[in-house]
Amino acid sequence: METSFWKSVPIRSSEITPKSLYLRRREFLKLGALGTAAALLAACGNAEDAAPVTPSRQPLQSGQDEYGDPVTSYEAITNYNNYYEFSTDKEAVARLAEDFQTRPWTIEVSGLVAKPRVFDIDDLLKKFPQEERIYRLRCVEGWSMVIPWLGFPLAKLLKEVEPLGSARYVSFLSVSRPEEMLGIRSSFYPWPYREGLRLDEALHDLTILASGLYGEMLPNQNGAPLRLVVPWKYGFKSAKAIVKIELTEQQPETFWNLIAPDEYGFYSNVNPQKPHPRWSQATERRIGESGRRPTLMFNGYAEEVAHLYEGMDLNKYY
Ligand SMILES: Nc1nc2c(c(=O)[nH]1)N[C@H]1C(S)=C(S)[C@@H](COP(=O)(O)O)O[C@H]1N2
Ligand SMILES: [Mo]
Repeated sequence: METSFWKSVPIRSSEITPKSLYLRRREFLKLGALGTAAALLAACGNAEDAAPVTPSRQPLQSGQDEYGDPVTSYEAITNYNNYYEFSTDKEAVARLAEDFQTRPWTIEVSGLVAKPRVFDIDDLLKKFPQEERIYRLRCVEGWSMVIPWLGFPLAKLLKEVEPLGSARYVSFLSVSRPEEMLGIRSSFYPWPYREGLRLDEALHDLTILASGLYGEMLPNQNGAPLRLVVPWKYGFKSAKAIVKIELTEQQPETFWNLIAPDEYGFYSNVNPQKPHPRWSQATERRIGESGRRPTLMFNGYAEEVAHLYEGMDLNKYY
């Protein structure tokens, strides 16, 4: 994993670059990356006789994902957030989360494990070295970003507590503090926010717990002090402000599945061929770009994760 770039930059690039310049540099980067879907689409002209776009992976470079697409600006990543505990207005979350207290903080890891434990967040971050992972985040609403996370594989934490043979799933519980989180006062939603993974998904090396982005501590609006990131699934799987991780035998309940089971399944793998009942999932808007680009199967991580779903009907297990 490429980490030298952010490590060598003492302040984030968005801070030293005015937004317009930053955007222009992004355009420049895009022109340079001839393998990107956007460039290919533009070069193809008439969409009808265009061959299906298969963007290709490239040697990993700093500040880009493996398709050569640049990371989204810090401003966008930290001011366009889904975090219903604070607000359903994406642009209001950052301000409303400003005073949220993330210390002291503990995370309970329990359930079907030999060594259940409560970790203090700072002990946990010291114990597991934080590495940079540049991942695409595809929201089920149809937009996406490229985010340079700092985090560590969830598998490392799970191994620490020694899962029992009977454990098949992992559930994640977000904090619920109505005094600090105005959105929780809306009793329409089944608080606290919760999510779940199959154990093999949770143990996959791509699955991380993130504690930072752009080489800095995670801002509150992005899920401080620790949030899940599962890059081949829709963004809502990545629960923020986690206080409890539980290993279970039964498939856990999930927030969005409780609200609308026909719309949000347990698996929630990014799948351009499986439309949401109310809209297509075939394309997405990359924040900072104009127009839309094709959505990739498993959000572009098929090489790494398709084997997890071999023999499963992905129309049924959406
Ligand atoms: N606790 C909690 N976690 C959450 C959400 C939420 O409302 N509450 N929203 C989810 C959704 S829909 C998305 S797309 C991502 C957005 O993460 P970001 O704001 O860091 O981009 O967080 C996910 N995690
Ligand atoms: Mo989302």
